[in-house]
Amino acid sequence: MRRPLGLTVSRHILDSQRLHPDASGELSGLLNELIVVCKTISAEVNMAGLAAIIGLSGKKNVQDEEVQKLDEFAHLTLVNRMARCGYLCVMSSEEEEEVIEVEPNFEGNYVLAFDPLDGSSNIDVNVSIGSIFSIHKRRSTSGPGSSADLLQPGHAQVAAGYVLYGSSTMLVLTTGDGVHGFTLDPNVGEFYLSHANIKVPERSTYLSINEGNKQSWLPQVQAFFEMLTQQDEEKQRPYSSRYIGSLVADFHRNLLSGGLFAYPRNTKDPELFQGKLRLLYEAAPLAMIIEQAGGRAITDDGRNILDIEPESLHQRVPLIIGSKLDVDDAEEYFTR
Ligand code: P6P
Repeated sequence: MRRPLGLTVSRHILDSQRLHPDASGELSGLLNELIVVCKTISAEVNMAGLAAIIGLSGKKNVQDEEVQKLDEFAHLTLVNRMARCGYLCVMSSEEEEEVIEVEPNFEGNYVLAFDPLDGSSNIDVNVSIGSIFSIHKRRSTSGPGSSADLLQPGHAQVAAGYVLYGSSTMLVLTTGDGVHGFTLDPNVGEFYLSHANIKVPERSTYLSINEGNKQSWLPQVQAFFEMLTQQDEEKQRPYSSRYIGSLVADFHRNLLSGGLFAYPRNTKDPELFQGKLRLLYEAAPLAMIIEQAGGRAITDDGRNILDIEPESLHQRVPLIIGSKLDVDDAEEYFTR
């Protein structure tokens, strides 16, 4: 379907709903509620420098990380609005150890996992940060949901997306019919279609990884990334390095321009033996987006991210994600 630029995201969601005659409209309602939350967070993030809410809230989250005030605001804004939206039976957030229940008698048929404000350590230095979300249909039939409804593999997601709070605020969304980008007009308070049907270049020349951890990677991972920095005319190597340390910002640049992002496991830090990034609300939604855009997402031992059966809400995974041919090369190296 041709999507004229300037279409509002609400209209796009309705058009997508029409592609599924059996759709009840619940997912559309859920996405529209989520979009209101993201607009609210965007306004706060853009005010952060002025509203003197920069800095630490003095509290720590389940990851034992300092919680920035904006983290807290984003988390509470999301939870408070979505708990009463009537479309969810349970939620999970990076900021909360346990599942988050919805209001009694407001239970719906979907589940939401989210990272309310990823990259928040970059807030005070004005580097782009983002919210990431993943939506599944519930597995249970009625009443309050549980972690069993949340612990589903990435290939079962019905929708995934992120909002990047950068030089402009941009929503990138997939409901399984391609990936589309919407840019917020803050004067109108509307997200307008600005990047229809995004496709990631299948080969790139950009490498996005924290080379400071090189000595901690698996040997085959060290060898692969060393190769990318060697001269190879045919494969346009050495690649250039682009890494800002904010997942949504790094991912978004690679989605639009092509690139290979990697956060492999750290064999020297027991906390990071399974990587740093979270499966449920970081790797799986970004993997759905990148596959819908023609790219791939695997672990540093060659498993497809979308096939991993989650065992816990905050499970970490090694993540290699981006341009298809670059991920193919990595997979070949990692499975030798
Ligand atoms: P490192 C930010 O804290 C984050 O969770 C992601 O947004 C980012 O990709 C990663 O950590 C950066 O980690 O170890 O390179 O600073």
